[in-house]
Amino acid sequence: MQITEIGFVKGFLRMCDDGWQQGWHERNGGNLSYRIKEEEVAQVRGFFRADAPWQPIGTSVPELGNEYFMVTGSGQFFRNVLSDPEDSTCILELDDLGENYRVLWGLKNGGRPTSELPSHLMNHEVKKRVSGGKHRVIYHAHTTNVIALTFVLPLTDEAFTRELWEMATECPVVFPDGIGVVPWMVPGGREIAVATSRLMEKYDVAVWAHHGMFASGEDFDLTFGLMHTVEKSAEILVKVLSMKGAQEAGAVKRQTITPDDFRALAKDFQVTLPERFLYEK
Ligand code: 2HA
Ligand code: ZN
Repeated sequence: MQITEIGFVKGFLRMCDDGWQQGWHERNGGNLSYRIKEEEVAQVRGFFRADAPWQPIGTSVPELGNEYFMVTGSGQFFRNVLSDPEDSTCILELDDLGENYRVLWGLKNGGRPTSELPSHLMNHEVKKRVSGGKHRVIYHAHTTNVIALTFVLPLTDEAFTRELWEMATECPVVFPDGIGVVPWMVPGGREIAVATSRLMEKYDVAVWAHHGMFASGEDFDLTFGLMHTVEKSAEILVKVLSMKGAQEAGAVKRQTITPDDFRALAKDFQVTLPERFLYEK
């Protein structure tokens, strides 16, 4: 059996290709990580190399000590993941303190795990805790329409949540907790990782202004679906805002989904929508 025939590996590789096909991963943009289940580690252990050196993560994630992750490689192109997974992705193990990692499989031509490894791991640490171990996928994508909106909407959780909820009826059901927003920051480091992981305490989605999005979920389908839903909603908003003629005639959003409509939706779909997002405009 090849490693690429194993369930979680297949799911990981397919998700990378799905994102590429959406146009969210120009060049080496974006990254994906998956916290591997114990029984899945057993399925791939036979493929591990023996002599991998430990390297510092650049932050400390003690609640993830001794866990295994599959992640995309730094500088690797999502476009190439399906055709050469052993070059562009890797499986890594953390030490018991969650301060160092070693690459046990993949990156066969050298290189390092994703440049956003601190953000991924700090998000995993928060999400593992707040979801009682259920969340396993962290996904970063350069979603075009959400990025465009970060130039025109106020960079607040309230504005992004409410505007995107309004664009498609399913949105408040798919992300009832809302969306967090990180102002523009230098990517790749600990500071942006801390800011993002704070938002992940209450949300499953964080927008990075002028850069992209982070999404967290239980499995590949749910996490990809969440990213897709938010980005599609952003695409609708960009289209609405682009109807210039209508805008000049004062007719942008002649009608919309109102706060009372959201309350009715919440009741029927049995989701809790915080009142904070249901302000009068
Ligand atoms: O190049 O997306 O944020 C990977 C990235 C960095
Ligand atoms: Zn990025």
